[in-house]
Amino acid sequence: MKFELQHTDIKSSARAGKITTDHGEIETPIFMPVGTVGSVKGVHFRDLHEDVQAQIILGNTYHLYLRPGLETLKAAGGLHKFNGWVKPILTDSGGYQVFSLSDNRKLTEEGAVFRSHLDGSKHLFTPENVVDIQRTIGADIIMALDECPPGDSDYKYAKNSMELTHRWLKRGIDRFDTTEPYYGHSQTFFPIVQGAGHRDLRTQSAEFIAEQNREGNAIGGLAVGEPTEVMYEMVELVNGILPKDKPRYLMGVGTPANLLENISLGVDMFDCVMPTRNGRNGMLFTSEGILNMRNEKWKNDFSPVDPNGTSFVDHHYTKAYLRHLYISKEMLAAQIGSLHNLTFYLWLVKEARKHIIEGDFASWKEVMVKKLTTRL
Ligand code: PRF
Repeated sequence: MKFELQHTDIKSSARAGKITTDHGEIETPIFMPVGTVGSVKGVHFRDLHEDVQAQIILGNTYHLYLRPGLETLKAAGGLHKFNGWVKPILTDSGGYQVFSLSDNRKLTEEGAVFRSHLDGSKHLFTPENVVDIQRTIGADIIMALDECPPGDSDYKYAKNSMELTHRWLKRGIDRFDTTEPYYGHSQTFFPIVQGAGHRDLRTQSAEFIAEQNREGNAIGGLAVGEPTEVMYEMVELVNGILPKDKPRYLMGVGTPANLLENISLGVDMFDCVMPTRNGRNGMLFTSEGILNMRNEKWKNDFSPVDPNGTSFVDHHYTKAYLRHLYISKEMLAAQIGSLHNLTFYLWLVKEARKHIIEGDFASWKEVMVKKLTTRL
């Protein structure tokens, strides 16, 4: 993997760059649609290529390991061959999903023991085996196993947790550096900064992660219930320490306004279920604000879903019709909402990139954030 920093904003820490992988280039800042089980829910790849213009998608080790399982992924020749996605894939390591999804889980020095949310079977994720699993999936970007403590963790809990994540990181790096990719394309490994909402822990963690000198770095443990201001404060602090010449990935964030604020603080990569999950439920993000498509007010509104939108669904369908689909629980509603939201997210980061390069990112962002947070 290669990262080229192309432009840094003068008035903020925003950057425009380019990541090159064996599956193609990624222009940053970028948003990565979440494809948990290897599928971006409700959106097929033709639309993901043409309308959304996704450059990289995310998959989850936890889900893919449990189903279809490694035997099938290996037999297929990796996830790219299995699902037909030809561009880059990043996989999350599984630790975060173990904690949010499995019923019965326990952390030890060795790793995370958990029971499958599918059939209750017992499994162990270690810093080593999640590298092996992600090699088998064939991810272009492999994530380290970490613990994401709750946003309001006290100092002692957050410190112990961070230290465990750091010890796990060393083990993960050892495994990554002593193994080879399976399918001929190269793979890279990102460590994850933790430390909850504590400034000195975040500082220690960012310094430790920076010292590992990997090709890219991630920031975890944010957007997990802490106030938004704390998230921005931690991102600013951490980005002041992480190397400037490597991509920075803020995990699991966020709303359109969160994206712009964090881009302004120097984040290059994002993922979040919000555009797809909220799209399925009828919450649409647009350049003028947020629409609840189930609202009575759209009942007889025959204007296009989003006149400024760049997806075909924005112009092809009316608000009244889309509202009808949601109210009738038609699966087409979820498909249209997901496609719209993802197209909007990718449009937003592309605009941000354009304004960074043109030099008016900071003023554009101020105006945009106000619009993005308006309820229509
Ligand atoms: N760690 C990992 N994945 C994540 C997170 C984390 O802290 C978050 C937190 N926002 C989302 N996804 N491995």
